[in-house]
Amino acid sequence: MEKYGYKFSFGPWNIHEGADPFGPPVRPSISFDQKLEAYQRLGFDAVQFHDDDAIPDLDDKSPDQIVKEARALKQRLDAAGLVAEFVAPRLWEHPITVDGAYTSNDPKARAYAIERSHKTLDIANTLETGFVVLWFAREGTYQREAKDAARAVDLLAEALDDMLAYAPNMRIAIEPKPNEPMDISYIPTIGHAVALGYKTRAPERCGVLVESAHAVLAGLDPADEMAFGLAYDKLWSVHLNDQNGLKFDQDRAFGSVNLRRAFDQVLVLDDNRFYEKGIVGLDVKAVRTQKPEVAEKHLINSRDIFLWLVERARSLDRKVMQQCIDARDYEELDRLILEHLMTRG
Ligand code: 3MF
Ligand code: MG
Repeated sequence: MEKYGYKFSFGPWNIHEGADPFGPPVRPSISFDQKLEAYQRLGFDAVQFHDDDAIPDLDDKSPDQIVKEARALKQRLDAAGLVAEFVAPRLWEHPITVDGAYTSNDPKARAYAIERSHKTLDIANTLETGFVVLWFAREGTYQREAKDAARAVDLLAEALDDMLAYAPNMRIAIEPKPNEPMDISYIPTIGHAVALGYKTRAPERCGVLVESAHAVLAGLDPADEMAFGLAYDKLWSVHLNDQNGLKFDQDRAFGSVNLRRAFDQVLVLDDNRFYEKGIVGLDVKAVRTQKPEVAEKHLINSRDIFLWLVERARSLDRKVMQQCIDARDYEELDRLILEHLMTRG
């Protein structure tokens, strides 16, 4: 299939055992080696890593040991013809981060978060990606009074400043999410994430990653969240997926819930030449009912839908579209878009 200049990535967590909060895994675990083979077989270009996807049991290893193992991983990626897109610190599993990492009320937790972030930056450096992503999983509260929300923003900016100074060539993108696991999260939208970058010592190295489902959970339109990031030249990656209403984070295959909403994301990305700026990341999970032998289809389907929608975006009759806009005949615009989406190019 024509790739229109796009490169694609996903994370090892996107080949998933199907566990949910109410039931155990329903599919066997796939080893990292098998996953690397899947990246190649499925024709993907890049791998997104959590720090411990790259280096398991990170907390028990010294910085030297971590760099040594990261070098070996880099060789394996090279041999597989893959690159690392980014590395993200996993700051939500260690018991010390139960009440947050960078914004915990406990200074020991904050120190752990900074130390772990340094390890993430070392791994990113060794994997030769100049790019780290932060998802602020537990930076928020269940009881609003439990933390000082204004101080939390300062603590996040201080943590970013520390990372920007520790790794002077690294770019850092924030992936906002409004809720889950915390009830109410700090930095819930792209506007917050862009603003936080400007509070740091190096705003030019601070950007954002939009995840479609996270935008929907914030009651916002993912295409407009992307447009906001693009307008500031801050949209450095995306996590495309889909989301059926305001419930748990579903990570459904791209376009599977709302095809027009998916089209609008592709339209804004393609019109703004995202293929020259970043890699298209898919943060999708196979639903729990999917059998193991067909539990990679969500990845292939999401990429194919994206590419079909690129074709639809590029073949859209922009003259007719403009006529509808000029005439303020937006009902006709609705019809034009829907008819175009129902016609396969
Ligand atoms: C949670 C997410 C995360 C991030 C990842 C990289 C576990 O809803 O989307 O995936 O994508 O941590 O920042
Ligand atoms: Mg994500």
